[in-house]
Amino acid sequence: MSNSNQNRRQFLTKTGKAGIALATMPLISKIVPNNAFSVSEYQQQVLPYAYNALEPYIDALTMEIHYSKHASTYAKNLADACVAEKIDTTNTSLVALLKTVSKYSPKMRNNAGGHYNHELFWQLMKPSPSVAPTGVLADAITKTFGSFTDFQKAFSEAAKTRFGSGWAWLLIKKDGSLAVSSTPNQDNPLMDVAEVQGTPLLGLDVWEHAYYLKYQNKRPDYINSWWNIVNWEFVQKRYAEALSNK
Ligand code: MN3
Repeated sequence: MSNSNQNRRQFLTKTGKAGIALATMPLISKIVPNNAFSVSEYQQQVLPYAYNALEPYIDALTMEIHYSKHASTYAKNLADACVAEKIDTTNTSLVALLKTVSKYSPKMRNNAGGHYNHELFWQLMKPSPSVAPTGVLADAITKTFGSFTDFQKAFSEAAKTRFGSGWAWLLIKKDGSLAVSSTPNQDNPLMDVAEVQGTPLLGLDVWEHAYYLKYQNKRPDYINSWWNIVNWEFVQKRYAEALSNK
């Protein structure tokens, strides 16, 4: 046997074994997409962790349906709306689109919001994060709300009392101050239609699809659990960026 044939046979044996290993891996780690290339912010990005990574606070099946069905549909419908309403997605940032969303259709508003909110939401969570913010964000939260606990109460209250489907937010307003708000449906504070406007730093999805399988009608239990997986490092980064862009 020639050297190259032998190498080829070894290669096939190795990849053959890898193929079997992949086939017997748990479904959860196999179905998380693993694209090596970066895609437009208008497209759904790769989930930064496995579907089961946030257990026990968010169960794997909820994450899978939420990411691969609900959120992917917002991304697809946003793409359709951009074609129909002639948005040049290469030269228009998603944030700029959201800031002028009142000029477009309800389909654009729902799906641009839905896509942006979910892309942000995935990054706002991680397994075993630090329990509270530090640095300038921690200082600003204390200054605004009295304490971190008081902030959590205000945010949780906004999430609990949002009637029907929507989101709770911590945002930084144009004047640099922090605020807690909530929005209906897939609206967010970037939108020119939002009651309280600014840049969202932290957001919580309180649509039933985000928690119903595990928590059923107990939205407050979902909210209380969710504090265990907030990625404060990421929120701090967003706050620093928002301050420097002022
Ligand atoms: Mn959702």
